[in-house]
Amino acid sequence: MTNKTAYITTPIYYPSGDPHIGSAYTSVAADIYSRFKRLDGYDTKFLTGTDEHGLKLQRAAEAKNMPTQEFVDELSAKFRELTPIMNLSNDDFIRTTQTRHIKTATKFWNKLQENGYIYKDTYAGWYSVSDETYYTEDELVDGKSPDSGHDVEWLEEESYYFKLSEFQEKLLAYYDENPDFIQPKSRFNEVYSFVKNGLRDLSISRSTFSWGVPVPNDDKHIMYVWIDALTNYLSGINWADDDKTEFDKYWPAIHIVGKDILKFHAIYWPAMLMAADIELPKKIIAHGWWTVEGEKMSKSKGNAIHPKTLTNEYGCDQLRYFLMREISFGNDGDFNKDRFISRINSELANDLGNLFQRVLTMIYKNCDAKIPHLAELSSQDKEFLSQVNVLEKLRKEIDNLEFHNGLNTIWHVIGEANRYMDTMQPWKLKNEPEKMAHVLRVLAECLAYLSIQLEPFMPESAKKMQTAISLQFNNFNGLEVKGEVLVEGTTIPKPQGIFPRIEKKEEAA
Ligand code: ME8
Repeated sequence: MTNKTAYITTPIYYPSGDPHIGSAYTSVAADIYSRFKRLDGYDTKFLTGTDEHGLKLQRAAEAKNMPTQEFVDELSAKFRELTPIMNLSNDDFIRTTQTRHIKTATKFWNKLQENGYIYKDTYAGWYSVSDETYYTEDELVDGKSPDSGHDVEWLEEESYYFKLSEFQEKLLAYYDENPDFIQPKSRFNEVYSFVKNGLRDLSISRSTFSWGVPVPNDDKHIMYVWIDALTNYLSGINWADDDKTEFDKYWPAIHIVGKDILKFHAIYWPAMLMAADIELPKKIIAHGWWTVEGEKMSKSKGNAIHPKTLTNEYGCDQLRYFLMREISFGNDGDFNKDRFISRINSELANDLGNLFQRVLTMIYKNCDAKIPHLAELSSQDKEFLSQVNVLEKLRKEIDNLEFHNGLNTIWHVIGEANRYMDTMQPWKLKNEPEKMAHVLRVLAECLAYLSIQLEPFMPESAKKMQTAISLQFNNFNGLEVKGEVLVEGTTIPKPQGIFPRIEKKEEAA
């Protein structure tokens, strides 16, 4: 059994509407990470799910006149469907209304209480239902939530508190010792100065509504939804069970989150974990936000794009590719249909698809549909082939969650392959069949490497490429490839295009 393990999580989504490209984005990033790690020999756990408690969902269900559980059952299923829609390889799907999660949240609360970090007081302040967050008067911007701009309402109630203020120094010391704990660096600095400015104790229970995990030994209170939600990362690996094998194996996690929820993950969660004597996460990575055609996605504008609309029309790998290539992970970005189509046509259909199709068609027609002989390598061949194995670079990029750089690295190889092909002009070598066969074989080796290295990013297309080129699976291990991967004389099937162009007609539509 391998002793290399990895545990990656997405935020758990509020099932208050349909998933959109923002939800697909986080999940695809986590999927690429976990596919890469799995192929690279890590025993990997990838967890996603839905965050089903809180006033927002209770009110949304009331508005539909539905029992809250029924409402969240229906909507949670829509997020579960992201798995087939985006071809996610998540190992589990956690729901905060599941018994296993309620057990975890309860045990976690008890642990904080036992360790002396919970007390009861009265809460008075502004609450944003949309953000499920409390604000003080001076935090409000024009009387609204400083995070989302949504309305806030005044709340006064008895509440349990978590002694967050006791963790200011400990957190700062931890950030100092672990400068890569929060990424990107700009976000690290934001969190650092927030904590440096002082932390107030955190109200962690509610008594004015009932849709939540009950506070142990106090029926009047339910847990604040964020406390409940954050513990999902422990529920997914059975932390609350007597048998802690999964927890021992996979914890600590890497959390991928949107920039809007970084405070909860990089401040509250580590403080609570310290309070509960649990090791802190390995890393917290905050990504940026997508707009659509320059505008913020919103229910009122009705401009949120369901990932299914795009995958049905353009393909799942095409969307996965665009989301990861278009913006540096960490930055904000805009989903623009023209740019999406143009990347599909120029980078997938032209740069990669054409190269692949041309090489395979020439092999099919000129080499009797068999992987040709590799003759002695010229210095030019060696120079070219020395660039095709980018695994070491990819490993670093994936460890830093720089998915855009990972794709740039691969596309650099594709660029080199196209240059090699243009220089060698195998189509002009009909009179020198041995030389032609050799050049095609050099190119085919490069394509084989590409099909392996692309698999975490575009799993379905990579598999099609592997089948098309008759990849010999016993010639490499996971992502680890050395020397020749193809076997001379292996028959290849009749080549069929893998990355179709989007025609102008469709473009106009
Ligand atoms: O915050 N672009 O859930 P959520 C990119 N339940 N990412 C976006 C986005 C956009 N336009 N819109 C939303 C919650 N997201 C909590 C999480 S975790 C213990 C609890 C991202 O459904 C957002 O940044 O409101 C967040 O990371 C995720 O979608 C879930 O948001």
